[in-house]
Amino acid sequence: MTKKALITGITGQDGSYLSGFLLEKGYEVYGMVRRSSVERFERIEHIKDRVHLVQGDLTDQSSLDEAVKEIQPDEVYNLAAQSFVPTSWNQPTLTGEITGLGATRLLEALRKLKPDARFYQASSSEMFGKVREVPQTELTPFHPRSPYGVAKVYAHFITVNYRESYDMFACSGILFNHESPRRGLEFVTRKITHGVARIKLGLANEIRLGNLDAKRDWGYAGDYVEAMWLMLQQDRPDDYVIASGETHSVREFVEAAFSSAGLDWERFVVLDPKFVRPAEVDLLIGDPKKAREKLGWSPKVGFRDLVKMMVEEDIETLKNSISLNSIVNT
Ligand code: NAP
Ligand code: F7E
Repeated sequence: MTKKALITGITGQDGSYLSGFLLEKGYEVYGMVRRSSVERFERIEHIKDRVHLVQGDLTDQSSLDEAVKEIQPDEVYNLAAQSFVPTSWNQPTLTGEITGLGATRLLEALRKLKPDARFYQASSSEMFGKVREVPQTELTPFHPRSPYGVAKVYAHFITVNYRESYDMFACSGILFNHESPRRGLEFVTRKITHGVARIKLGLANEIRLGNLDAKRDWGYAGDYVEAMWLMLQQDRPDDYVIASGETHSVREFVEAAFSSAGLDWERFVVLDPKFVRPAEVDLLIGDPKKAREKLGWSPKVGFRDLVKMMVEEDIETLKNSISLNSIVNT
């Protein structure tokens, strides 16, 4: 029988890759979308006709109840969140409502209306924050450094708690940073690759950045969504670190991005205190051993190829939009 999957956050980076992945596997895919005065479906434009969109919001219990009751999903992927760390200092309670309590609301809907559904929670390496050990594993204690990280710790433990209290099949994937050409423009990787493309095409002459010394374990989003699915195919629910096992500084990302476009980064990067955070996560590097051994998962796209993929796609997309504009204007 065809399996049904419900994805919250289907319009986001990971939601778009996961929905494509599940469609390929033969799933009937349902995606939750928020009402908006303008439609923001660019990331799922290519599959919009093959997925069912249902209106709902993680801050609204009745919409979650209704979606679960109607769809009766076999698998639920909770990817929705206020996911941008700096915004979490400006909107700490909203971040807690969506990113933290949102997970409880969805778990409650499942507990009442579809308790045998398998549940995936999008946990984050931001939970490690001021890291207690290097590399970070499933057993490393959490020390979040932002309201976003704090909200994710709450959502992580409520997932563990529902598994232990109600015997629900609830898993938490502790995913380290993962990027792609579909990454939001405010995150540092895409801000850099999009900025490089604009400079290359003569549309800009600088990129303003904050802390270049922060180190992240960056992977490719297309690889990471497979790990989410694998977690829900196991005999038992569990938590897994998903990471590349390599770390690179923001400066290294900048160098690689500019050099893949044949440019010298030092001529174009301006340091701007506006982008420095009240509390920083200095160093993240995950140990994906458990995922490798138990899920048989390992990343396919490495750091340099990821940077190159993002720069090339940004240049291509910008070039196309420039020639489209010139046709429209002639
Ligand atoms: P993203 O691109 O920011 O997407 C977030 C999604 O959540 C969007 O579809 C957004 O909808 C939706 N959303 C926000 N508030 C909502 C609400 N109140 N109700 C329902 N939907 C809401 O994030 P992503 O990079 O794909 O990440 C997916 C998940 O993994 C997030 O939970 C994130 O925190 C977590 N995570 C990400 C990374 C990473 O490196 N990407 C690493 C670890 C964990 P709109 O389009 O309407 O705004
Ligand atoms: O920052 C530094 C910044 O915003 C990375 C989210 O998906 O991954 C993401 O969170 C680093 C930080 O991602 C700028 O200080 C320097 O050290 O790309 P980011 P993030 O905060 O690591 C985790 C795993 C998640 O779960 C989150 O949802 O880059 N940095 N200059 C900058 N960052 C930004 N955004 N902009 C700058 O100009």
